[in-house]
Amino acid sequence: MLKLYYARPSAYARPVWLALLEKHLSFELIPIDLSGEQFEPEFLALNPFSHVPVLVDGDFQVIESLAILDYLEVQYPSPSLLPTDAMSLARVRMVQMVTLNELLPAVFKLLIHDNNPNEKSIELEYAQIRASNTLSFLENLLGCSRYFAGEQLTLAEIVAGTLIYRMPDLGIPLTIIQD
Ligand SMILES: N[C@@H](CCC(=O)N[C@@H](CS)C(=O)NCC(=O)O)C(=O)O
Repeated sequence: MLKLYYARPSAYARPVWLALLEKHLSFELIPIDLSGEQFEPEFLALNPFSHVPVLVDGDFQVIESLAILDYLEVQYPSPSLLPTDAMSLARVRMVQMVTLNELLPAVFKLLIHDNNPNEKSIELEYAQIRASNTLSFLENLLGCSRYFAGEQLTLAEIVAGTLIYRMPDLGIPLTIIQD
C-alpha cells in the first residue's frame, strides 16, 4: 500500500494528500512530528533533507512534493490531474511554481507576523506585496474560468487551493469573482 509521511501543517504535504484522495487511491498516512521526529535516523533514511512529504510505493520512495505529484500522475493516471497539451501544462506548472516560490514564502512571513502583530518591517511589507501580487497574477490567469487549465480540476487547483483559502486570515483579502 502507498504510504505518505506528512505533517498536518505542511503546505507541501497537503497537495500530495489531496492528489491521493482525488485519485481514489488507498494509502496509509504516517504523521511526522516536526518538532524533532524528522531528524531521527529512520526518517532521515527516507529523506536525508529531513522534510515531509515522502511517498513510499512498495520498494520505491520519492521526496519533493512536485516530484511526488508527477509520480502519482504517471503511475496512477486515472483520473488525470495533469493536462497534456502544451499551453494547459504550462499553465498548471506556472500555478504550481508561483504558489510555492512566491506565495508560500510570503505566507511563512505573514504567519510569523501573526504571532507578533506589532511588528512593522520592510520584510513584512514585502511579504504583503508579494502575496497580493501573486493573487492578482493567479486571478488574471483564471479569468472567468472555473479552472486554471481546461475544464477540469488539475494539480494547479490542488497546489494553489491548499494555500489561498488561508489568505484572509493573514490579512490579505481575496477578490470575489462573479459567476
Ligand atoms: N521542497 C520540499 C519542501 C518540503 C518542506 O520544506 N517541508 C517542511 C514542512 S512544510 C519540513 O518538512 N520541515 C521540517 C524540516 O525541514 O526539518 C517539497 O516540496 O517537498
